[in-house]
Amino acid sequence: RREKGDPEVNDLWQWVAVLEGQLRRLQKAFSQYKKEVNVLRQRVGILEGQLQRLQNAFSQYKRAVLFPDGRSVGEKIFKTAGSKKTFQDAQQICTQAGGQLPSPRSAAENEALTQLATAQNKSAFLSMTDIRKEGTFIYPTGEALVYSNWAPQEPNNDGGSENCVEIFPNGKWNDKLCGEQRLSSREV
Ligand code: 293
Ligand code: CA
Repeated sequence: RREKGDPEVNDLWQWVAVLEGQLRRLQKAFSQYKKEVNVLRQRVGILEGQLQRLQNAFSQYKRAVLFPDGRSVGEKIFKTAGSKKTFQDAQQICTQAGGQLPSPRSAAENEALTQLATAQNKSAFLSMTDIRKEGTFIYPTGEALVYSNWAPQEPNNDGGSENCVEIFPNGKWNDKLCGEQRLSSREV
């Protein structure tokens, strides 16, 4: 049996007071935290809206700029100069303009480039050659082809000296003399 003023009970009262203080501090911290989360939510909402508007503006801008002689596919853009050049001249024009001759690396990229050749009704030079080793076509980087779309019986090295590649308006590839004049286009 305990008396009033029992030191053990007093200790408990003190402990309760400490816990109540801690609880109030936690509640305050939690409500501040919730306010901050709401402020951040609002800011994210504003940024999402701005991003959406930028994306819309950018795709509208691309449509405007790429018409009628450019195509965008993934992160790549193909653009044709419209004129016909030898491989060497076409290559030089591309590099000077901060790009390179087209290297379609997938069916989707080939299709995008085909649309340009179809629209111009001209065959276009690709970037790849087998100059270094006859029969082995490589990209300007020296890397082996990861994709090809040769026409039937191609590449045939006709006449023994076809080291460049043209893409026909139907999208199929043919090895061709580098000195021929073909549609000059460029990828960036
Ligand atoms: C030969 C056979 C033709 C072919 C042509 C091209 C030239 O003349 O069927 O279209 O070669 O491969 O690049
Ligand atoms: Ca050929």
